[in-house]
Amino acid sequence: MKNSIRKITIGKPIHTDAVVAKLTAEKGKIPYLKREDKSFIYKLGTEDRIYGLGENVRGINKRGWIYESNCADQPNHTESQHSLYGAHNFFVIDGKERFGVFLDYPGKLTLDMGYTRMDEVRITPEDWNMDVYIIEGKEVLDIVKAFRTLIGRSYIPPKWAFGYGQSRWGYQSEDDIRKVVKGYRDNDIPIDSVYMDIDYMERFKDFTVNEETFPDFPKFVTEMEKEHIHLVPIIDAGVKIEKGYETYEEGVEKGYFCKEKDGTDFVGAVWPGRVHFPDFLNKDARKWFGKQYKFLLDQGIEGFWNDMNEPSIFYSEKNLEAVMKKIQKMDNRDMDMWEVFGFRDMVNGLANNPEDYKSFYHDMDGTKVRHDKVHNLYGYNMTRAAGEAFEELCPDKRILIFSRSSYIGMHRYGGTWMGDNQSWWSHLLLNLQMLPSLNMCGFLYTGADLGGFGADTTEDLVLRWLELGIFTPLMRNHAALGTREQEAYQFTNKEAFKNIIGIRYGLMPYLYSEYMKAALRDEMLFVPLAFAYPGDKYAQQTEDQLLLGESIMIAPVYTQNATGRYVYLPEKMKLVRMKSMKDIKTEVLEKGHYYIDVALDEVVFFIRPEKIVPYTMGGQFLEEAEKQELKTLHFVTDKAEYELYEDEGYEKDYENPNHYKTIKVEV
Ligand code: MIG
Repeated sequence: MKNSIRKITIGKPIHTDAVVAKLTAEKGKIPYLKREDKSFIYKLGTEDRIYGLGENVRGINKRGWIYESNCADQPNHTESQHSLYGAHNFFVIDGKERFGVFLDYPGKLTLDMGYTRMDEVRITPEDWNMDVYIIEGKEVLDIVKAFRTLIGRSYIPPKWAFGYGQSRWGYQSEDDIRKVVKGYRDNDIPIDSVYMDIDYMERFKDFTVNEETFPDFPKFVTEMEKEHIHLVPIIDAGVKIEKGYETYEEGVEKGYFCKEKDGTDFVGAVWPGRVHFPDFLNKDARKWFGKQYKFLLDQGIEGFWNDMNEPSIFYSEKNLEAVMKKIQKMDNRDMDMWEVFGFRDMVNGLANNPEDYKSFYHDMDGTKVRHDKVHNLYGYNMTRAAGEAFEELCPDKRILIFSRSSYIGMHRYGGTWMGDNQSWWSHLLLNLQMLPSLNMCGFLYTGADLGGFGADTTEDLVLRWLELGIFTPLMRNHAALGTREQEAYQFTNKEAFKNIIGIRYGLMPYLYSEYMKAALRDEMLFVPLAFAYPGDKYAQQTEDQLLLGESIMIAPVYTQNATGRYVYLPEKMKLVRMKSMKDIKTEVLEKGHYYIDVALDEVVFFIRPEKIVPYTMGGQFLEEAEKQELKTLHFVTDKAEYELYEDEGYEKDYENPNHYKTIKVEV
C-alpha cells in the first residue's frame, strides 16, 4: 500500500505554516471522520489504539481521555489535566482501520478520545476554519513518516547540546555558577552546559544582564568556555514596561506589541511586573524580536531557552483593577463559605484568564486577529523569531534553542522541553511516554527536567531519572527555586552519578548518529514497541519500554525501592548491563517476559538481533569524549553493518556524504 496524504480545507483557515509540502486541497467529505453539528466523529473498535498528540498527560496509547489543544502554563502534570504547554494536533488510529489525522487549527480544539463514550472519538473545534490532513500508510511508522515529510525537517542542535546540562532556578551570580561547575569537575562528573534562569537578568528584563552579579559577562562566558561549559540563558515572552529600557521603547515605537481592541498596547504582568507581549505573529515584529538575541550572541552565548510563551499571564492590568474593586467592597464583610470560594476563584482566576486571551489582538501581516483564535501559535512564533534570526545572524552555525510552548511547525526551528514536572516517580514514566508522541509530531530535541522540577527530590529518584535521561537528546537536570538542591555532586553516591552520566558520553556516537539520521530522514528516534512489532499483543500494551534508534530497546526502572523490573522482549535480544563504560556485561535472552535486576547504580538496555552500538570510553565533556577510540557493542551472529553518522557538530552541511561511515561486524 502506498502512502497517501489528502488535504481537505474547511472554511477559511488561518495560516499556521505548520506544513511545508505543497498539496492541493480537496473539497468535500473527509475520509474516516464523520462531521456532525459541532464535531467530527469516529467510531472506535474495541481494539483500536490512538497514538500521538505530542506533549500531553497519560500514556503512549491516548485512548480513554479527553485532551484539549490549548497551550497553558500548567505546572500540575497530573492525569486529570487536559493540556500542557504544547498543541500538537496529530494522531494515528490503529486497529480495524489505520490512518493519521492532522488538524491544522490554531485555536482551542477538544479531542475526546473515547472519554464521553468509550467507543467514540469526538473532535470539537471552536469554529469551522481549518485544514485537515488524512494520511494513510501500510504501518503506523509509514503514516508517521509521511506526516513528518509533510511538516519538514526537525530542528538539529549543536553537538554540545547533547552533553549533560545543569540548571536551577536560583543561581544568582557568576559565583553560584562557578560553584556548580567546580562541583562537577572536582568530582569528575561529566558536564557541558549550565543554564541561566531568570535570575541573571536585570530585574527580569529580556536581553539584559545584571551587572552587579555578572560584572563582566563576556569575560565570564570566556572563562566558562575554557572550562568547556556553555552557558544557556533563558528568554521570557513578556517585555517589561520601563522607561528607557531599549527593547520596550523600540517595541512601543514601532508598534510591535499585541494590542487592545482600541489599538493601545495590551498590558499583562509576569516576572518583571507589567509587560507588553511582542506580536510574534507579525513578520516585522518577529524579525525585530529575533534580532534582540544578538545582544547575547555577541557576548559569546550559543544557546537559549524560551519560556513563558503560552503566553503565561499572571494578571492583566484591566482584570486586576476590576478584581481589586470587588475586593475592596468585601472589606470587613462576614464572608460565608460561598463568598470565600468566590473570592478565591476570583483571585486565582487572575492568571492565564481565558477572557484576557480574548481581549488582545495580533496584526497578522495586515489582518487583525483576536489572540484566542491563534493562541496556540504564540510560543511557536517566539521560537521561530529566534530561529529565523539565527539563520541570518550566524547562518553557518547551529544555535541551541528550545521552547516551553509549541505547535507543530515549531519543530523546524527549535526543540521543546517538557516543562514544570515534579520530583515524582510517576513523572519519570510520563517523561518516557511523552517521547514517542513528541517524536511523531516532529519534536526530536526534547527531554524533561531530570530529577524533577517542583518538590524535593531524592537521591534514588535522580539516579533512576538519569538512567532514562542519558538516552534523551536534551539531558538537563533542572529544579525550581526553594526545592532541595539536586546537582549530581550533592548526593552521597557520587561514583554512581559519575558513572551513569559517563555512560551518556560513552554512548554518544550511537545517540548522536541515531538523532541525526532520524532528523535527516523524518523518522522517529523513540519508537513504541507497538509500532515496531505490529500484531504483537504484548508489544501493543507496553507503555514503559521504547526502542531508541535502530539498535536498542530501553526499559528504565521508574518505581522507588525497586531493585529491578519486568521487561518484555518482543524478540531475542542481548541484554547489556553497565556500571560504567569500563564495566559492561552482556547476556542473550530469548523472546519473552522477564524480571530483570537493575541495581540503583546500573544502566540496562537491550540490543536487537544483528544490530550494532558504537561507543567510546567517554570523557568529561563532549569534545574530550569525541577523541576516544570507537568500539562496538553488538548482537551479531554472522555479519552486520551499522551506518554511523559523524560530523564536527557545529556546522550545517548535513548532506555531506563524508559524514557517513559504515561499521562492519563479522563474527
Ligand atoms: O513561572 O524562570 O518552566 O523551567 O525555572 C515559572 C523560572 C517560570 C517556568 C519554567 C521553569 C523556570 C521558571 N519558569
